[in-house]
Amino acid sequence: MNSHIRFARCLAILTLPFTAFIFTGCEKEPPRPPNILFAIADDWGWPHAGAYGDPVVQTPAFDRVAREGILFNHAYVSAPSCTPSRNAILTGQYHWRLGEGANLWSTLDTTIPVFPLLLVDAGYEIGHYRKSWGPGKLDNWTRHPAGKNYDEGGFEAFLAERTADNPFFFWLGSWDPHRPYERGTGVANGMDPEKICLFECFPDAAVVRSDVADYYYEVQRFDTLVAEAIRLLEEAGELENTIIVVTGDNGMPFPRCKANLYDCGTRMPLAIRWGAGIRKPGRILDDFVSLSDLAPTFLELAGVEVPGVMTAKSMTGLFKSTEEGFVDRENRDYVLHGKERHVPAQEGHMGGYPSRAIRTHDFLYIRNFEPDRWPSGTPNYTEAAIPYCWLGDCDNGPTKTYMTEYREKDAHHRHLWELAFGKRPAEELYDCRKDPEQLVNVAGEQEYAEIREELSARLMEQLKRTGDPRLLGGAELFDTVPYYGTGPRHPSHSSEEE
Ligand SMILES: [Ca+2]
Repeated sequence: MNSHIRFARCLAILTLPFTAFIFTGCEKEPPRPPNILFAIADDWGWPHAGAYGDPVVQTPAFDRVAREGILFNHAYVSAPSCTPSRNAILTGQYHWRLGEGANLWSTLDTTIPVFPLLLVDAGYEIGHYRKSWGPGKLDNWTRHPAGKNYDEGGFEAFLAERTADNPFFFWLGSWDPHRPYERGTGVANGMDPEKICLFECFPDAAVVRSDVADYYYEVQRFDTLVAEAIRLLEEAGELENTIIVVTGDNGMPFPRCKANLYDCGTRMPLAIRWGAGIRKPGRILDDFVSLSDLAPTFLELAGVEVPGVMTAKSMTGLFKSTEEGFVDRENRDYVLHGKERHVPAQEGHMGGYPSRAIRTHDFLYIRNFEPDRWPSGTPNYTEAAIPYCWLGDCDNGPTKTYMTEYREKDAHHRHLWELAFGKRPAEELYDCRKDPEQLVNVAGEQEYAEIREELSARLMEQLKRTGDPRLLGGAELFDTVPYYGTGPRHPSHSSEEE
């Protein structure tokens, strides 16, 4: 494949790994509430897995879970940023309903129910490994929202300690593929950078391809962790009655991806296996799911009443179905997501880049509430050294550096820099049928006026329904609360501001 391979061509081979499946078609009743293994990578985006047809990254554990369970084509996070994304998963609510918890490096109100602790009340034993909640401060919590830490000993130690008669929930976290990367590890481990399907918002340069290969290397390291956990489940005789979920918390840490509301920031790999409970394994679904939907799903299967504050929808109907493609179009034809503060990267104030979006099968509509702000932070070439430039919402790395250093090379490089870091209008609309990577904003075109108005009204109605302070009042909180991180911030901020 040449260097200009299009993303769509990669997806064309999506169904190939599934041709050899055997569908059992028989309904089996699980013997007791299922165990849950929740494997979540850090900054791993769609479609970077073998099961989605990626020709370079090798993810045999994820592919197995998909092959023996369900592969989701349209799974999204509530926010493309670690803390709010994980808060939304734990609480089964949109992050804009979670006060300070809508921001990165924040906290979570102890009065908000989190599903793992509700599982404990129902007799589950719970634990976590590496990155679970956060990052942020949990000072007021008497119990960790994801249970006891097993960084020493991992899932194996948890299995050894548990009481075999009790169901369990284990959060298998990871710091992969979060930056920084060790440069050259992808190529050194046999990846051919020329075969990588680059997103079109990246310049096609050797340094960018190598950077993506290094990201892939860490994706593979996460997959190895999942493979080992599956082996332990088999060894313990718990594989068939364990729901295995494999996914990520936000898109790849590259310009216009992580911390952005385009698919490359919000759309996640997702595969779920449950031998005893998924009626027809080996299916690929187009239904739109949010990772917040996992909380009511797990609670329902554990026999726990789902708290009324949870806005997410249980996925158990998808498990029971035998259909492929769109199983529940009536209820699952869209998702919502949004962004509040990632890092304090705006000059002169502590706010972020507030925005919300509705994603349907054919369109992505985004409302930017403060279009005078900078989507990735205020540039500052005069006072700050490249590569930082105080574009703090974009993780530093070779691709960001290259795009910044070469932004004036030619019109193409300038355009890519603007797509990643330039200011954006209040409304963005992308026609995903023609523009799957969401690069051409058609919000101002007359032929799209009707759909723009329809999606705008639908988004605002849903945000009001879900109590979004950006519409109903109180959003100053998101722009003023402390940032507990020690990472990048615009040089106009001193630590005394907090
Ligand atoms: Ca993350």
